[in-house]
Amino acid sequence: MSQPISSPDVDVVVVGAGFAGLYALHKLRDMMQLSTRVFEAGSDVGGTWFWNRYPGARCDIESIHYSYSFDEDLQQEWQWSEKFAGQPEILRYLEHVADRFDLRKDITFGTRVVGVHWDDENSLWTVHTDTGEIVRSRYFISGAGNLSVPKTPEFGGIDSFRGEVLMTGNWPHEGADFTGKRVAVIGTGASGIQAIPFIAQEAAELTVFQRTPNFATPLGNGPSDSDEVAEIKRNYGKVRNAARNHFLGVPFDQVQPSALAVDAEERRRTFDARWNAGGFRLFIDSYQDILFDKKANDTIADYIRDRIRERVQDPEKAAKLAPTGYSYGTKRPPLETNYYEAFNRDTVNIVDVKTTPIDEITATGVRVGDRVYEVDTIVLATGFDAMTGPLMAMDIRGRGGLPLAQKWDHGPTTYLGIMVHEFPNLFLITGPQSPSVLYNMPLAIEDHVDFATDAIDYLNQRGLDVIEPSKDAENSWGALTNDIANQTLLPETNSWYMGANIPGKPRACMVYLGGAPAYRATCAEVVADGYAGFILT
Ligand code: N01
Repeated sequence: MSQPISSPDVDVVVVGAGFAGLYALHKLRDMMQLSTRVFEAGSDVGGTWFWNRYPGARCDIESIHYSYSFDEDLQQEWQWSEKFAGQPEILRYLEHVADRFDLRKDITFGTRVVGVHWDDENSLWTVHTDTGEIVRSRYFISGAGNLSVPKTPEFGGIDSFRGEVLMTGNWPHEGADFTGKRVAVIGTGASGIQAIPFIAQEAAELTVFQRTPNFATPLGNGPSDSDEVAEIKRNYGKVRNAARNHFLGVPFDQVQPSALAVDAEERRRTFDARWNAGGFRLFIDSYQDILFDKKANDTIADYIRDRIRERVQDPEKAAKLAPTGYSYGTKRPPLETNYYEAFNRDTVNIVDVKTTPIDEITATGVRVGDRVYEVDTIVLATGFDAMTGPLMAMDIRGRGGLPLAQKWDHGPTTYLGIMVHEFPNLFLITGPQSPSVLYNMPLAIEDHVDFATDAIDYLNQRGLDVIEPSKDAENSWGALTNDIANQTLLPETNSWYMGANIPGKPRACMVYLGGAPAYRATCAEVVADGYAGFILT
């Protein structure tokens, strides 16, 4: 038998060089002087914004808010050219952050973590990479993202297709030219809805295969308004604070209690104002009860359906595009620019694949029932194995070799959405059962990295080695998360929030729906209470 190894190679291993990994590295290495290795599968920094290079990819929370807040000089100096920056600009921003804080030297690119195993005897993680490297660390921080493992579609035959297959979530760096081509886009989630107007402009023919129509509403993009930006930058601290104290992590403050407490005319005025302002205002800054009360939700769903019908000239296409059968906001609401107008082109068609699903991809196209739609290029905008997929892909094993996949057989269980019982010293940045994807991601990420690094600091100050949630704390958090979810309309709908986009995945709400302020207050109490619910040894 080999000798037990008692000393780590580094203090912390971090996975991912997106928003989470970059900030974690800076904080651990530069602010806490802890030795840190970062592994990143891509060839450079950027995470989501490295991979998702499809035409039209951009953020849908205003960039002045969808950005790091941790460094005052950084947030003052960086200028966004548009209200909602496009993918290339967000990537340039993250590259700038990497340069500014000299981060690349501690990131190993082109390397995937394929094993993360807890060593009970030495209280260390052993991290294996696909290049054969093995690194032992005291802590492991996953910044692997929530939407980074593409879903494998239910239909087969993709390999037999003789044309080109593109995935929105892994778009070629050299881009794609659709000029003169017959193109199929499969999927009308946020990615498909952003890409379709651009593909429609170039393609000779575009066929959109839609399973579920979406409640897409206007993004309202435009050049940055220099006066508005100057005003925000003068008060950036306060603005960030207001954002962190809002359900979604944006500094909106016009929300009214109930859509049902006002008459139809007043509701229409409110919805019009939010629709015209664009962004997430309609969703999150109109009426508080739309996610909780079906009748309130119906008022906004009717409004959006009407607006969609106004924009689509062909009534048959409009009928296909107007969503029915589920409540607005129970699937992640996409924001759009010229999406509905794209269907006013004669060259753009929509095929409903709800009633008759896609059977397979053939050598020449997409087969639905008896018909093959012949195309030159297929774009898969079919989504992700969200939240848990990126963690499962790393083969994480906790105490006694327990695989995370086994522990989460019936759905994810966590404490505060950041740590897991029997998986000590493992931090999941924006993990399942945290506000994560329903909280402005850069701020959600900063909060979680700060929680993890504060916990590490707390242990170090006290000469302790290990932090792990108790089973009771984990159970209570799971019950609370589910209770809150069950008060909303979300569980009724098949969405990736519920794990329902992946056949066979356990149905469970992946997100803490109590909102960022309540979540942050709970975390603060836990810390003030000496990490209540955690076992520290
Ligand atoms: O993925 P999705 P996405 N046959 O899962 C359809 C974030 N994001 O990449 O709804 C036919 O939402 C599927 O149909 P259905 C954002 O959080 C943000 O678009 O399952 N269709 C659906 O229409 C977002 O929510 C931005 O019935 C099939 C689509 O494919 C998340 O990423 C931009 C199918 C998948 O939609 C994921 O968005 C982009 C099949 N077999 C993404 N399988 C921003 O703006 C799946 N579909 C910041």
